[in-house]
Amino acid sequence: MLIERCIGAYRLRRIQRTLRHGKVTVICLILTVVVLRGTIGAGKFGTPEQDFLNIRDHLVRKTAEHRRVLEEIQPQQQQQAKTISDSAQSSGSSSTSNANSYIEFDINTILKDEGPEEKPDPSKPYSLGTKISDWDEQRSLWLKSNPQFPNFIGPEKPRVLLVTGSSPKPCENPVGDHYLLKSIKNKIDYCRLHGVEMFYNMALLDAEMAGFWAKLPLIRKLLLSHPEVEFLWWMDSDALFTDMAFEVPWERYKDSNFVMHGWNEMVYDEKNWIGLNTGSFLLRNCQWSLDILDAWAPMGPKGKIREEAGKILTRELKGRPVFEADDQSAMVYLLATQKDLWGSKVYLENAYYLHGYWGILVDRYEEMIENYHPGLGDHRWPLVTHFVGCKPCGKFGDYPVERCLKQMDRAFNFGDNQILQMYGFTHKSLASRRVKRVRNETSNPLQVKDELGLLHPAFKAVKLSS
Ligand SMILES: [Mn+2]
Repeated sequence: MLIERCIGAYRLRRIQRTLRHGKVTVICLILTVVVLRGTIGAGKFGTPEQDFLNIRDHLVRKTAEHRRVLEEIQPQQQQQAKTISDSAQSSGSSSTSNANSYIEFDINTILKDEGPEEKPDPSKPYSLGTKISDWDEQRSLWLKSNPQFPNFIGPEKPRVLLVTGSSPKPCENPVGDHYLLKSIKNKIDYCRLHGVEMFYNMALLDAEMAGFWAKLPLIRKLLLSHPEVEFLWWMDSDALFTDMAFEVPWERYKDSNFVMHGWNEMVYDEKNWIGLNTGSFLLRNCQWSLDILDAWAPMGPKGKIREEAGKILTRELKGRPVFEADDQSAMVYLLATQKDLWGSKVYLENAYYLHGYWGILVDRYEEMIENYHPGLGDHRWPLVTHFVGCKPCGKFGDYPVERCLKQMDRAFNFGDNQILQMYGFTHKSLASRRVKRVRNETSNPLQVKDELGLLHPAFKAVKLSS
C-alpha cells in the first residue's frame, strides 16, 4: 500500500512538473516569435509564410555566428590548457563538442553488448553445471597435496572468501555507483582487519540467472575453483559492516554447512518469507553445499519458470507479496518443505546480526555510541546493516530515496569511524563526510593506545610453526 501511494504521489508530481515545463515552453515560444518579429521586422513582409522563412534564415545565420564564436573561443582555451599543463596530450580534435569533457560525454556511445543474447534450449532442464557427486573426496585430496594452501589459517579460523558484486553496467544514477564504491570500501576494511579474502564480481556468468539469482552460479564456480576456501561469505552490495571489531564465532558452526540470519520457528513452522535472509550468509565448501545449490536453483531461470514459481511461493509462504520467484523465498520454501533433508546442517543465527534490517537499526546509532562499543555484533552494535529495499543502483526502490541515501551514509560513517579512530580521526557527525582529529600528533606513534585493538587484531595474528 505504502509503495503504491509513493508511486502515485511521484507520478502526480511528475505530471505537475511536466505541465509546468510545458507552460514555460509555450510562453518562451511566444516571446521568441514576438522578439524576432521586432528585431528583423518580419512583419513588414506580411504573410505568415514569409514570416517563417525570414525567421528561419535569421536563426540559421545566428546559429552559424554562435558556432563561429565558439570555435574562436575554443582554440584559445586549448592554448591556455596547454600552458597550464605540459602533460596535456591533446588529441587534436577541433570538433564543436569538447571531446575532453567528462560531463558532456554519453557513456552509452561506448557501451556495446555485441551480438544477440544466447537463447537457452527450453527442452533442457536448467542446471547450474556438470553434476559432481564426489567433491569432498576431490577436495580433500587436493588439500593433502597442497599443504601450502590450508583451509584453516588458525586453530579455529577457517579460510574465508567474502563474495560480493554488482551489475556489469553503470547504475541508473551516478550516485548509485558512488554508494557501490562506499560499500566495497567498507568491505575491504572489514576483510583486511579479519584476514578474510575477497572476490568482487561484475560479470553475469549465466544470463538465465540474472538478478537475485546471479549469486548461485557464481558461488558454485568459486567453491569449485578454490578448494582451499573453507567458508564462502556471500554479502549483498546493499549491506554494510557496522561492527569492524566483531569476529564471527566460527567454532559455533563446526557442525554446520550453511549459516543465515533467521529464526527456526519462522522458517520451519510459519513458513514466513522473511524467516531468514539471504543477503549475508556463510556456506561451507563441501558436497552438501553443491547439493543445496542444485536444490535451490530450479526456481531461478528467468521468464516463465521464475514467474510461475513466484505464484507458488506467494501462495505457500506467509506474508509474501506477489512477485517473481526470488532466492530468499525459494530458500525458505526449500527448508520448510524438506527440513529432514537439509535442516540438520543449516544454522539459523540470531544471536548477532549476520544480517541486520536497516529500518530497526539506523535511528539508534547515536544511542549505541552513547551506551556500547564495537565488538558486540548484536542489537547493541550490529555487525551488518542491510539496506533491504533500497536500490541505489536501480531505477526504483521500495523506500524514499532521500531516506535510503541519508541512512546509508550514516551507516557507512558509523562503520568508518571505527577505521578512522585507529589513525586518530573521526567523522564530524554521522551525517558528515568531513573528519576531525581526535588526538594530537606524537613523536612516539607506537605508544598510542589502540582502543579497539584493530591495528593488530589477535584474530589476524600469524602463528609461527617453530
Ligand atoms: Mn540486499
